[in-house]
Amino acid sequence: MTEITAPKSPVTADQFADEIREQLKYTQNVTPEQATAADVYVAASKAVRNHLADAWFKTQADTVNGNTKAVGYFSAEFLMGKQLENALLNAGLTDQFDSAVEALGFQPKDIIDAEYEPGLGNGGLGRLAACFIDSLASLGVPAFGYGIQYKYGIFKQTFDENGKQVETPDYWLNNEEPWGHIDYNRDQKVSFGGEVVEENGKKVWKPAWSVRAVPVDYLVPGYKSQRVNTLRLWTAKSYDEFDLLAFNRSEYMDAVKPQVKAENISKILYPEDSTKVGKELRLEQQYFFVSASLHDAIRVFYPGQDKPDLTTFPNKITFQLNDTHPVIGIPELMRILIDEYDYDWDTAWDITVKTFNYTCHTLLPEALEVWPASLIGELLPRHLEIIEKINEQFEDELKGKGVADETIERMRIYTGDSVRMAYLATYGGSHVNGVAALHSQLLKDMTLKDFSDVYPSKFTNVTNGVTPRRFVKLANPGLSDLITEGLGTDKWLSDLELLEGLAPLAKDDEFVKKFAAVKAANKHAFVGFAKDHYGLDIDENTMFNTMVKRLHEYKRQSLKILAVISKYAAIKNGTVSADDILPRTVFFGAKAAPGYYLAKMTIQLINNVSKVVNNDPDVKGKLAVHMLPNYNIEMAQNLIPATELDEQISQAGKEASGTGNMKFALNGALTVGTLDGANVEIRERVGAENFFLFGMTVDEVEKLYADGYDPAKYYEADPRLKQAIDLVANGTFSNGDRNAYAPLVADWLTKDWFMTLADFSAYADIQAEIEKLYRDPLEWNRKALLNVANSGFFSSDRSIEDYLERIWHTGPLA
Ligand code: HBZ
Repeated sequence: MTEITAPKSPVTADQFADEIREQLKYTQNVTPEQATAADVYVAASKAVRNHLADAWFKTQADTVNGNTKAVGYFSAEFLMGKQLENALLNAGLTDQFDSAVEALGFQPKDIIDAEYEPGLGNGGLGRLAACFIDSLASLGVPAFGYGIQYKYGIFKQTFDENGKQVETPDYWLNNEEPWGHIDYNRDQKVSFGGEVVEENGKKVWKPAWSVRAVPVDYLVPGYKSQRVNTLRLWTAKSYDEFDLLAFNRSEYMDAVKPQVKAENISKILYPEDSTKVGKELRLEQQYFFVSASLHDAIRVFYPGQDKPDLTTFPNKITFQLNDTHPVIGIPELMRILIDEYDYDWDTAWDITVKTFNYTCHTLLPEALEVWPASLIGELLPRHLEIIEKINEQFEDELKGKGVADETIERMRIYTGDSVRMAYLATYGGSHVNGVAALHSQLLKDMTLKDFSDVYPSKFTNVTNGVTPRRFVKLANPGLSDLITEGLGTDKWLSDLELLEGLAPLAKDDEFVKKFAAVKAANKHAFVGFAKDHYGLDIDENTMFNTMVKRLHEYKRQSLKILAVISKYAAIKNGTVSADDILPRTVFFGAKAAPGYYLAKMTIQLINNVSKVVNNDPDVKGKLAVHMLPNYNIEMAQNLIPATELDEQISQAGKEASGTGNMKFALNGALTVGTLDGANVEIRERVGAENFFLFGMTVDEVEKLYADGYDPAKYYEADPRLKQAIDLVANGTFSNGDRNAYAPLVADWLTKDWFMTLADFSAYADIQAEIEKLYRDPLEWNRKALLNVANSGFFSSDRSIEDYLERIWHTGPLA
């Protein structure tokens, strides 16, 4: 790792206070006396942004003029979290800000909290993109994040009186947003529809309609790197103002139609995660941002050139496709090169393949996008032709390699009816990677096996990581201080493997006690947070046990809630004596896709179990369950540092990686988990004795599927499971209504695709082991500390270094 020098402190606290006052006066137009926390937030954010401007210009100039290839990270989602605190940290202005804000009569925390969290992502994939652009800037690698500035991000989640999820729109741009700068002068035209005609032996696309893609630029400051990269999110504007003739006929709706149609493109983030959507608007979104971004990159790297030599393009920038969402970029770059810049097919193909790489984030077949050819043909007729030709070339290539006809049949990118985007990405790029060792292996063995057989050298692994700046330093200042004390340096924030230096301290009881005190303080702080935000009364003298992630059957929130119900029943029945009960507070946080029926029913069940359990005097002080609404980055930053036991209990072979698991381990929670995704690598690193492993392996899962899986057998075999399911079925959590959860119960007993029932006994059994350890606080905390010490590998800086070495073949600016 290169030595990173700390930035010089650019201003004093007094100067920074003056800069905030100036912003208040000239851009907020309020006096310091009139200013609210929201005003100061905007003013301080603009002041910080101004501080970053010079480093941003310099980074841009070096990016274009330097000899280092840049990275373009194409992602439909960037789940950034709040910006101000992170920008202050990375700009080295935290202390000045704290003093300046106090001088203005405010508490720093109130100003930080005044920011509204942008929700421009669904879950892991979007948060990973945010961690990656933080790491790229921190490592000094020139990079652009390219995506969409959705007007509405992921929905806001509340629960109705029956415990059902209610989605409300999240109009995050309702108030002034100081971070994004809309740059009308760097717009791009993106066209759709129409037809392809031949003119002078050349294919010419005559589109039917166009939208104006306008970039909104976000600064991405690196931590102590003096580099500031760009996150460029496109917003759609109409070229057509409303139709005056129609308006004059008083047909207002018709008059604004074209405008509405165009601007709809960037209106809303699809709330589906790892599930199929396949809607026209989504394809429009994908093409919209990818086409604008490709043209933008050509503009940036060949400024003012009409006839640039684009054979050098792959030396200037490499594009990472974050899952299949931006894969239409492959035929789009072909089209740009051939139709707009007159390159021949082979040259264009060579440039394209060298430019793109693809990351797959899933193993669920339904999450691999397949577009109907008819839809692509209607929306992007020229691209469909290009895809057909790519497929022809591909089939010829396979024949030339002696690949069997039936294999070629399976591998086709274009089937005549549809286009398989994952296959297009694999063939049309240089590298394909999975996101954890196990996942990459399974991609090669199963999902993309045919491709891996033919193109083995394209396949590689890059295990995910998380940024320690946001998820340790900002989220957990107490632990950060203790780490710095233990290591005698704060360099671990840019070289996380230094955490290993904490391992010997796990033998030092005094240090372990300090570590335990930090956790206790974080629990206390979370109790306050939960009171303020959700009105909850939480007993901090209980084990904090957390399961936060999207709600999906494969993640198996069902397994957790069934175990909770079983524990509740055991307390009620007196099967366990009062002394044997380890008091626990169980936290869930999860959004379900609005159309995902069983996922929404699971949320409702959790809420109603929560109601029954939390109001039952028999279990008071022993068990509490909370379904926290609207899990987002802010909640993660507060809840993860307070958690003692983390749940990563997906069916083996289904969670590609997980990144929550890394955040918890780095914040000193122990994990109960299956051998899935990155759990495997976490366990390897922290040590099997410091990880609660249970459940079937991938091979055992496969075998059980093959042998014929009958969930009812497991229901009959384990009385704890039978009792838990019976309680759900008999109306205990639905005021006696036996139908309320009938579909869920029927699914468990007859389908149970993700084998929740088969893993239940192992999961229930391991609780005894967990509770035994928890009763020995010193031992528990020793193990938790070892989790911190041995999780340095899971920094997104390391992931980025792996991408640089294995895929991008580039590095930091000089
Ligand atoms: O990406 C997640 C994986 O589930 C998780 O295991 C991994 O850690 C994380 C980062 O690599 N995947 C997603 O968040 N989303 C999707 O996989 C996805 C796939 C298709 C879609 C939408 C989302 O249409």
